[in-house]
Amino acid sequence: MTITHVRAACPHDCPDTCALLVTVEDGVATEVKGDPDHPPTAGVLCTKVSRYTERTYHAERLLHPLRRVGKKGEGKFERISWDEALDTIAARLKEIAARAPEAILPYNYCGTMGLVQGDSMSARFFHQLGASLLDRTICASAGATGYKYTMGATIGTDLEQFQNAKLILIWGGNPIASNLHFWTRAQEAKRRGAKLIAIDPYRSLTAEKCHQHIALMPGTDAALALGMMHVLIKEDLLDHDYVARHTLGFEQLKQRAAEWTPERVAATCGITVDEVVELARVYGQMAKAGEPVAIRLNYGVQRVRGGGMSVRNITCLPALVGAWRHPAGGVQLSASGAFPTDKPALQRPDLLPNAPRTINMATIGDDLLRPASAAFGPQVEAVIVYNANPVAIAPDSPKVAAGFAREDLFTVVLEHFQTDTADYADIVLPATTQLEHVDVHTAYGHSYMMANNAAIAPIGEAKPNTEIFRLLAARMGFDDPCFQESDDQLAAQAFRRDSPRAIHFDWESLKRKGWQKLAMPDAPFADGGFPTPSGKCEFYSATMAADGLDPLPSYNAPYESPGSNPELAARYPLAMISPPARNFLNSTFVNVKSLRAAEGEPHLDIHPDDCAARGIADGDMVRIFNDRGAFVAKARVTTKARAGLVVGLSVWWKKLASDGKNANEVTSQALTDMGRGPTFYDTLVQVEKVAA
Ligand SMILES: Nc1nc2c(c(=O)[nH]1)N[C@H]1C(S)=C(S)[C@@H](COP(=O)(O)OP(=O)(O)OC[C@H]3O[C@@H](n4cnc5c(=O)[nH]c(N)nc54)[C@H](O)[C@@H]3O)O[C@H]1N2
Ligand SMILES: Nc1nc2c(c(=O)[nH]1)N[C@H]1C(S)=C(S)[C@@H](COP(=O)(O)OP(=O)(O)OC[C@H]3O[C@@H](n4cnc5c(=O)[nH]c(N)nc54)[C@H](O)[C@@H]3O)O[C@H]1N2
Ligand code: SF4
Ligand SMILES: [Mo]
Repeated sequence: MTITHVRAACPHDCPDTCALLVTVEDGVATEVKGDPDHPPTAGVLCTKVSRYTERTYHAERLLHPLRRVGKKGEGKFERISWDEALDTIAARLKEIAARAPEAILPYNYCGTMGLVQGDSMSARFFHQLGASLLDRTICASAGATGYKYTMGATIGTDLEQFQNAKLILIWGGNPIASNLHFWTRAQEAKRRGAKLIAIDPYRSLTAEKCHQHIALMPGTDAALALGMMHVLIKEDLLDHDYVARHTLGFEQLKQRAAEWTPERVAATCGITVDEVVELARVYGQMAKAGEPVAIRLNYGVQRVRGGGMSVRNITCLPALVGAWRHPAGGVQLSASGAFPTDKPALQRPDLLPNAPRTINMATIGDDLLRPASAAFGPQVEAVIVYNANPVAIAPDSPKVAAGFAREDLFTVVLEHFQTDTADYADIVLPATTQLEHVDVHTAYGHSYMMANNAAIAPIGEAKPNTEIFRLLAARMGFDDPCFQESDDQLAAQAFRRDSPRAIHFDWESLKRKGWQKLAMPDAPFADGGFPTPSGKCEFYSATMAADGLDPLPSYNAPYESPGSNPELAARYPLAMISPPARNFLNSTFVNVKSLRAAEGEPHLDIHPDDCAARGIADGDMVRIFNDRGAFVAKARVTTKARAGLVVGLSVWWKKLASDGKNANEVTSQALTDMGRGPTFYDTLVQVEKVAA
């Protein structure tokens, strides 16, 4: 027997991007472990990916191309050859492109975060075709936009410093589920005497293990940050030297923050005045005493109307108290901005014949149903889906499903499995998994460039995304040499070597080593140097003013909340959030039996007070509904959900739920205040017991 150990990288949309060691015995992957030598991974993987072989060798893997024979959504398919599949697709795309290339739409996200299998050859293909561009907003665009207004780029505190912090605010994140390797460091900090405070409407697994939990109402974080500023300024818990040298607009900020008294903030957030004041005091006083105070800000705060502003306001806090002076102080939302990724080389936007329209992935429901018009352009006639499962994950799912059900829409889905979206495809193409292809990765929770070597041969007739688009390009007659580049040639272009951070990047050596840290200072903003237009941390942002936004930290109330929409709240009084489940990764892994068994079935966590009023008992099946739609789940009566809030951990495959629906039946397509992001957690619902 030959046994080898292959260096790989976790492809999933998770901040941790773990370094993997894959054991291969006679061509079969038998074990996936975390690399003990990679500092962020430290030899530990989450449950999901320790079971990666279960996913790769799953009995329901798609092994050959399929053509739909049933109705859209029904899931009836027959096997066809690759030649027939590719010829069919190329013929249809050619016919549409000859009339209206913008009627073709790619729909992809981060099923894999790899720079090669994510969007390289595929992007080149759609650029050459002149297809509509896709605005990839579904996850992080509101927060990223808010962060950049204040900070200039998504660069923050290094993961490898958090164990040295003395105070960590875990703000809108549940790292035990979704950022495990940060949680290890937060726990180490706790052992060394740090205080951990969770700011989250829900008593998540993580909030339960923190010293304190502040359960504000969803979408109100911007107000809490303004209240903290108010107290920090009033009680003079500021780093005046840092503020003077490295920030812009303090005097205007001072006036604005004065409006946000702890009383006003407490009423806005649904928490106590003491919670506001004490949070500001512990943060400001520890910073003043020279202790490192850190914020792990996560994307939970920005899936609401005011999500961009929330992130912007929170990122002002470290500069006010001078927390950036310490490597273990500051804030981390995402580390992605540090990577000098060479997107133009990978994706070749220069191939675009002209500037096509852009379609926002967060409003795919409406956009698939939209007729041609002068403002919109041609109706969407073809969608090519890869690395994404929009029928399960996009908001306002009844509309998304209706769009994909259009008989005149030509849909191609590249997948590992027959997902809810694949059920609507005309042609399904089997794609390789991370163990079967080559890739190169950045991360959004650490600063290592990562390599993924192929550990095993493709299963069945599966092909890498890149190969599928290479073959399609040939059939379309695209003759630019870039359509012949191999995956290794693509990977070798991933980073700009003219950047001092990636000066050591060399693909062949990265493949051998598996990972390489970017060259970065430990404390990125100890001496200022923010990559904003002013070079300072911008409390006042002229860019925001130019973009038509309030240039100062402010508060944008949710679309759907009792305060902002009392008429709607009279009918739908409960706020619903649907954050990640620990054993799933978005909708990935829901079909892996052992992981689905760990989650059980779709649940709705609901406070005892809200149950009493509705005659709901623990274990009852309940219907969750609003004007957009309805789904059922099993009620868990628990104080983990604060009164007025219900929580349905996500994202279930619709077809694996008893009613064929999931939480996105009730979420809306309204967009965030900045970044054109979705507002999954800005949703009012009513809940009723389902008759047995
Ligand atoms: N196991 C697992 N890991 C994942 C994922 C997964 O699905 N499963 N998804 C991955 C992806 S794509 C992403 S983007 C990240 C997600 O990362 P996050 O969006 O940070 O998700 P969570 O870590 O669940 O943290 C969200 C927390 O925010 C809380 N929350 C909801 N609304 C608000 C609010 O308005 N204010 C505040 N303060 N808190 C709020 C929720 O209750 C939840 O506990 O995780 C990634 N990792
Ligand atoms: N209600 C609610 N909805 C949400 C969220 C929420 O918190 N609540 N979170 C949102 C967030 S943060 C995100 S990021 C989105 C995520 O939405 P998506 O990016 O669509 O993520 P997944 O649902 O995990 O689907 C990814 C798909 O890609 C496939 N895939 C993986 N690797 C490959 C590959 O190499 N090739 C091909 N062809 N396919 C591959 C997987 O099999 C999987 O089916 O969901 C959003 N939807
Ligand atoms: S999903 Fe996240 S924690 Fe799990 S192995 Fe992948 S990168 Fe690591
Ligand atoms: Mo995400």
